[in-house]
Amino acid sequence: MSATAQGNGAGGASSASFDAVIVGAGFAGMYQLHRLRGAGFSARVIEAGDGVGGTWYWNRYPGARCDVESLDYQYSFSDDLQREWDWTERYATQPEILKYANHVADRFDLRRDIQFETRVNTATFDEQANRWDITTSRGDRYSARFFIMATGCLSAARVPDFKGVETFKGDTYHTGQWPHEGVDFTGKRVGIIGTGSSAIQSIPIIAQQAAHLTVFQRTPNYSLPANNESLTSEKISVYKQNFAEIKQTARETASGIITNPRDISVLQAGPDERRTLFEEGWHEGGFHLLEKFNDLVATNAANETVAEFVRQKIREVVKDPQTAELLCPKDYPLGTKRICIDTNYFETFNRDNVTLVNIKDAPIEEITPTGVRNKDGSWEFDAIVFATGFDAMTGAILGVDIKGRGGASLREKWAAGPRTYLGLSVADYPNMFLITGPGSPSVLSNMIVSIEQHVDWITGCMDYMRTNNLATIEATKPAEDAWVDHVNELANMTLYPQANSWYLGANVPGKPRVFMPYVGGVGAYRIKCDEVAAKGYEGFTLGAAERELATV
Ligand code: FAD
Ligand code: N01
Repeated sequence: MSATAQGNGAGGASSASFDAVIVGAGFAGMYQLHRLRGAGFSARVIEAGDGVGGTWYWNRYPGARCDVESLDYQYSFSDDLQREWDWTERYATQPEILKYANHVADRFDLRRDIQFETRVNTATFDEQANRWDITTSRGDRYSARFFIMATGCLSAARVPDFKGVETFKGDTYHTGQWPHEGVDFTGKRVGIIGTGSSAIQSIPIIAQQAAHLTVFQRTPNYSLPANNESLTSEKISVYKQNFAEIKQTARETASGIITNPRDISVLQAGPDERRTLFEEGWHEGGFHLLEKFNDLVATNAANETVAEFVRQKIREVVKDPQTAELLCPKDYPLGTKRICIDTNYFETFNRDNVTLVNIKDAPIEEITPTGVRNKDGSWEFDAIVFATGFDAMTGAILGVDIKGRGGASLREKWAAGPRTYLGLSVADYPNMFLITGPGSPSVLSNMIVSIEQHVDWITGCMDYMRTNNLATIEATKPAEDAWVDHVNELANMTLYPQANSWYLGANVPGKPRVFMPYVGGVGAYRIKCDEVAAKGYEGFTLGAAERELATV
């Protein structure tokens, strides 16, 4: 299909027409561009950053790594790509993953259709033309038949609304917007706010540099040792040889990662068996601990056994008993907030230059010109690190002012929480797709598996529309309502609602408390999406084109 363009390529505003505008050049946007090009559609990617990689472009904080093992955390769509790329560690570092993203962009010649350093501000559906009108921070105006949000679940970095934050005289950083040139904390008094995954990865490294590191913790986290190591050439080679089979199996699992769970309840195991298997899982590292029994995240009683095991580990590692107790999560089940994977996190609290401050009952009241203050005292810093997370899952989508049929605002539609059909589509927003949107497995899975599944489905759908001369596709309201009910019903059968997590929007004051990802698992979800397509896009309304669409 065709693209038309006007304007200059030298930084001035452009107007152009495409089959699809894709927002975001992370793993989702890059693969979507590649697939649409391959299917003969014209597409333009618009990316706020000045490079590809999304998460791995922005999150350059010390210690940033994947927690899905590198061999699993890679694209599966190209056998040549997997053959020519060698991961070096069990858990790849952010620079290595970013290098991979850049390699993909070069290898598939993606950059010529990506516009960097540009933010999409608005997208409005024109009901007469059945097209999306899109405007950007550079004043561009684009028209597209399809509008695809590849904006990421964890891309809207968030600094809480602390009083006085702008008065601080030292340096401030957010882990999700880390300076490209890096930060040298040598000799500095550093405060870090937050103890989620980003903090847990960066604290051990910042502590090695800083004169003193003060960690402000509101909620302690369950963190398991990564036991990271170099990948042997033998392991890489076995994986490469079995790549297609491994990836196919992974697509059918619940999490997009092949696991090897024992089919036995922890409650049926005696204390010795429990201890032996928990120890084994702990030493295998990563999420392997959870494979040792089949009900560790299924019931509170089973969960408490593994939660207490982790607390005992923390008590064994952290020498000061008071600090150890503060680091022990006690008021929510393990796994209901994203489990962290660390290297020397708890050990770091044995250092003389690290202090833990519990702010659960004494919230930060103010950032002052010299540091942080709460009711118990004040702390002076040269630098403050906000490891305070993201407006997850909806933040980046609602960062664009999206207007559908009748000018309906998505921000208003989602005021009480996101509503989607399959996490892919929204009623009254024709030809708009969300990649890993709320209501899909997304953040509960190996995200690359989920991204590829969505991109493949969207591309198949666009192809179907072209073949059948259809102008629009949109979720019906009943299908959307039924899907939202289903997502909620499944979530309420789990332990997830028992924690104040970002899965529920609980980290953002005022955000509706709605469990956003789909807990049904990527395998079952894929079957559902494929069935919907096979039944002629059941649950969608398809609008015929007035005249035949151009074909390749
Ligand atoms: P992103 O990578 O977030 O890319 C979205 C892009 O959209 C960004 O570059 C952003 O700048 C751009 N954008 C957003 N809004 C606009 C706009 N209005 N205009 C223009 N551009 C816009 N997942 C795993 O499965 N395994 C892991 O080990 C793992 N580790 C993670 C570690 C960290 C530190 C974080 C933060 C997340 C991690 N994730 C992990 C989740 C990770 O986000 C996904 O795996 C994946 O990288 C998401 O890719 P994406 O393309 O969907 O989104
Ligand atoms: O963010 P988070 P993150 N006052 O929201 C605290 C992925 N990821 O960037 O728990 C004081 O988890 C907040 O406290 P509480 C992964 O999916 C993966 O660390 O809300 N504290 C919490 O401690 C992850 O889950 C990796 O009580 C405040 C912290 O800030 C997701 O990204 C690495 C506060 C935020 O933790 C987000 O992780 C990094 C306030 N007002 C990220 N507001 C891997 O390892 C917030 N906090 C692959």
